[in-house]
Amino acid sequence: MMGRTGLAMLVVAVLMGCAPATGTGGGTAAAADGAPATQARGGPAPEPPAGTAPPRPPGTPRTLVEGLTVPWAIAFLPGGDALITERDSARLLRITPQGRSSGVGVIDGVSPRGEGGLLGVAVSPTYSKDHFIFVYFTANDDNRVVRYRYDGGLSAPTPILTGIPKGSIHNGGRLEFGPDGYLYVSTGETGEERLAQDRNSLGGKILRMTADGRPAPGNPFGTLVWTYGHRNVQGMAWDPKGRMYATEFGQDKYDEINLIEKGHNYGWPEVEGAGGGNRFTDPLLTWIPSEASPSGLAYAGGSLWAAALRGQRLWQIPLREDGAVERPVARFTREYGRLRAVATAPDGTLWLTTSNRDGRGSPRPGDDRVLVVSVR
Ligand SMILES: [Ca+2]
Repeated sequence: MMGRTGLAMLVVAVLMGCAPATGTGGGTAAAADGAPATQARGGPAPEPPAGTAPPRPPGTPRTLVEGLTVPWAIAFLPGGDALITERDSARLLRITPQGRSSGVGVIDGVSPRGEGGLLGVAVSPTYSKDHFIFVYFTANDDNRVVRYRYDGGLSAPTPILTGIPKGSIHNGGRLEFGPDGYLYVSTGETGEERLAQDRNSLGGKILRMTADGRPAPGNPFGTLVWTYGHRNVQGMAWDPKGRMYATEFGQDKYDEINLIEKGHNYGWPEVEGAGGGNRFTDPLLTWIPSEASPSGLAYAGGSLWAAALRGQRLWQIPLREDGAVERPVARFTREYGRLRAVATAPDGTLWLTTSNRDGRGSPRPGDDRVLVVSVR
């Protein structure tokens, strides 16, 4: 773990050693407010070689679907269609790559309030055999993960995990299957900060489980907990080498991107951002919340992509071979408003959703929408 002095030197090295953000597609906003507040904890050699090319910019987004209300998560079926949740209506939609939308069903028992509602969705990695899909939602008394069979319609609802703490804020809610075939679930501390450090609470954690909701083999504490010390994680992604990354909403100083490693403690509420010393794992990178507030996270084309709510932009975070992050580049700043979900489609494009109807945005005609972006 790196001490404060080392970190400070790295920040300076990163700021001095990288190409300026102007000219890399991020627009003036990235140059104006992107650079000074960004810290990075790289590998042993943070300074890129001279002449390192800026990351390749994404294509121009096109609108695939309009007229949604707070779409929260995207998960792809094997044929390339996507399942998309709507937080407040509790609707589950199916959307084709051509933009045709149909209702799959309304999820039973959702109690939307504040940041809670129908949140994450995931498709079983063995869907062709079991037809399982999974949703994460806020119910009357808890947050929970429910498995359905989806075969034309929804059937056989089975709560596989109940009793996740709920609140009007910080409900976590992302569901992703890892390359190991297990289901990862991000939870929030619901505004009760102490839950994050309590390894016996399901709040403020990243959980790892089987399709039946049991602790996955190899979990560090023999429980569902994979990592702890989280405030509110709403984005998880893996690179091609199997390294796991997550976004984290900070309180008022630092939003984070973390490298997620088994059993680690990510510091909340003792530490926000870097400076965890030997006790806590520092983030790979931080932003001030006004330029980020990152929700969804995806990997595509050599970069992580973080959808920013308050920051109203898509952050491109180039990854090096060794898993270290390079300086992030802001894309589409304020062009589409608040961005919530980002997912990599089977064809390699990124799908994004806006979140301008969540009570904190300024809806524009057509909101909320699903956008498709080429990253090749
Ligand atoms: Ca942290």
